Amino acid sequence: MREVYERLHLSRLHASPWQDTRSAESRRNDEVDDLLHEWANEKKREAKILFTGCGGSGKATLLRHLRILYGVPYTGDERRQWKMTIIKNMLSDSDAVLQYMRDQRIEFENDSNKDYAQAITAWSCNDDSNVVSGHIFEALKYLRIDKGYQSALFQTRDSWTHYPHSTLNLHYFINNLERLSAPNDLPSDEDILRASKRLCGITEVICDIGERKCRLYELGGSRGERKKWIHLFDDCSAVFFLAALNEYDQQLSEDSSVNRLSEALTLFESVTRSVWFANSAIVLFFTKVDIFLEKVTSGEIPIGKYFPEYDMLPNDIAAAQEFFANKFKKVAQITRKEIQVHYINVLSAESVKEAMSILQI
Ligand SMILES: Nc1nc2c(ncn2[C@@H]2O[C@H](COP(=O)(O)OP(=O)(O)OP(=O)(O)O)[C@@H](O)[C@H]2O)c(=O)[nH]1
Ligand SMILES: [Mg+2]
Repeated sequence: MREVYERLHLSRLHASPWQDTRSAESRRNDEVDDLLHEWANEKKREAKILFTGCGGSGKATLLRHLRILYGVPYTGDERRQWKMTIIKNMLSDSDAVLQYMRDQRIEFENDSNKDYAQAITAWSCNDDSNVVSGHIFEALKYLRIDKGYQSALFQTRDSWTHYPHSTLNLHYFINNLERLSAPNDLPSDEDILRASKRLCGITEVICDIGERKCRLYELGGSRGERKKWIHLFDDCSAVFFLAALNEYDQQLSEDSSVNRLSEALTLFESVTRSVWFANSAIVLFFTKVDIFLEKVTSGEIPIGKYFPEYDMLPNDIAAAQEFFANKFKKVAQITRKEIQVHYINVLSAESVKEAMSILQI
């Protein structure tokens, strides 16, 4: 509103009283009406969108990707901060692979790599460390070509082995190790997209998607903390609910009797029933379809084993997608008429652009 009055004041300063026969008061009323109308339309064009979904479903990655595609580019300072995050990701993920090797008794191809492994584990144990020596990068270079390490890296790429840590991004990072460890090189957009950072508080991204100015939000913190903030979003135009489709065969780490996709469905139900979102559009994004596709077509992990009611062909991707979409739609039907459903690979620009182009919010 303040903005409206400031603009009104300016327009009065520039107005010429000789060209208009209306009284000063009526002119002023008309101007106020016009500006209020314009202001209301601007507000209408702006979409406020809340991202929600279970942990690891891709919220932060999609938010970052939308900024890269439609928002303000990352600055040099931001990239410098991301660089340290990426290096820390690389080392802690490598440590997870080494732990997996120990658990599964996978041997190093070259015994001398044990010292390098120890150096990485020692670095990862020191939470505060912001200094990475050349020796640590050298360790990664040697481990990267060790067949034992490579095999563990492959096996942990998507918790196929039910190991709780996915190392898909580590694969990408260590393939780009020379560039990422060079002191003056700043990370690219793709590097930032693949980085992982624990979120505290609220992240806001402002961007223009098509004709619309959008304000996108992700809430960090524990579930309890998020509940305290959720009422701030009662006026949001849309809720983007993300569910990782590749998790159909995985369990929650905190309760191994609960399937992760079933947990997503439970959370989705609470979102569709929430009074705060009664007037918001709900858009369901099934993420990680790239991994889902690989998993289902491999034939190694049949959906029917985890969802016995699935009676379509085991490797029919379209039928499998529809099966899960129907589960979510059924839940949504209880409280609302329709939801939009999209299947995306959040890491692919084409996939994200396609979903945004057909989005109706
Ligand atoms: N291959 C693939 N990886 C994805 C996709 N979406 C997200 N990821 C990866 O999944 C991991 C988790 O993604 P995040 O964006 O951090 O998930 P989040 O929902 O913000 O997770 P929390 O903040 O823990 O709730 C990251 O390593 C991403 O790179 C996808 O569509 N395909
Ligand atoms: Mg996140």
